[in-house]
Amino acid sequence: MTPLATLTEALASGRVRVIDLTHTLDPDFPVIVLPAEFGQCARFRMDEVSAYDHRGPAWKWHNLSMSEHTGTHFDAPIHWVTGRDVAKGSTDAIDPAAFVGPVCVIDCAQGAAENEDFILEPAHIAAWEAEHGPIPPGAWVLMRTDWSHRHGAAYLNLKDDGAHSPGPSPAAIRALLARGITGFGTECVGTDAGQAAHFDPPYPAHALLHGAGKYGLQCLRNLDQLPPRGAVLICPPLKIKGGTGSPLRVLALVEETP
Ligand code: 23J
Ligand code: MN
Repeated sequence: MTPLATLTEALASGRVRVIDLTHTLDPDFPVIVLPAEFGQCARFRMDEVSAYDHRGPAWKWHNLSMSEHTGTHFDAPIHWVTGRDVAKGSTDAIDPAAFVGPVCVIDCAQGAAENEDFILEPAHIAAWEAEHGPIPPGAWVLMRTDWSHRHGAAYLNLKDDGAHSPGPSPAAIRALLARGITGFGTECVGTDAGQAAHFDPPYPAHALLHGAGKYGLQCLRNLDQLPPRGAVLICPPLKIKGGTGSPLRVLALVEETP
């Protein structure tokens, strides 16, 4: 059998399952809140154009509006100033091979449950590799925190001194870049920790990943249904001309143990 025939047969038999890592686009889903002096991210909005009525007797449809960075979404290199000159760094220009690849899941759920400012460090990556083998070049690396189980205000977890949510250290992002990853994803509203404005460099996931021409995924869910390694991620953003990111459907192909 050819590789793709094997895959389609495995999908038909249930030996390979499709897991949805996407939140529903919903006006009530929180978006990132930046300090008041900055421009703000728009929530999802849906306006009815017609609903089998005088505006369109046989059809129903909506006009949508949102930020490129609303809900479960993809970050392109040109999102950050460090990536502004990356070749093919906008959502319409990225090589689509980046949108399908092996996925490694680093389980930080316990650490994030104990500490809402939990930081992924190189030691956690080394411990993961000691157990599961090296992170392969081209991998998508996802940080599982179970943060997607939070709702409403607890999701952003804004306090007087800003957001408190888990994320990677600058050294952790450098370690992932050294392994040749394609991208880094998280369950939180941003790839960076809530307090990452105070890191050196500020927002290290954004600054270092995008400066290196790599990609981000945010607001993922169902990472608790993925194995540490062996699944395949599918994450094509919308082909927005000059786009800095886009909401998208994120899927994982997972082998069922027979
Ligand atoms: C703009 C400024 C800071 C951040 C972000 C956007 C995001 O997290 C994002 O959605 O890319 S931290
Ligand atoms: Mn984003």
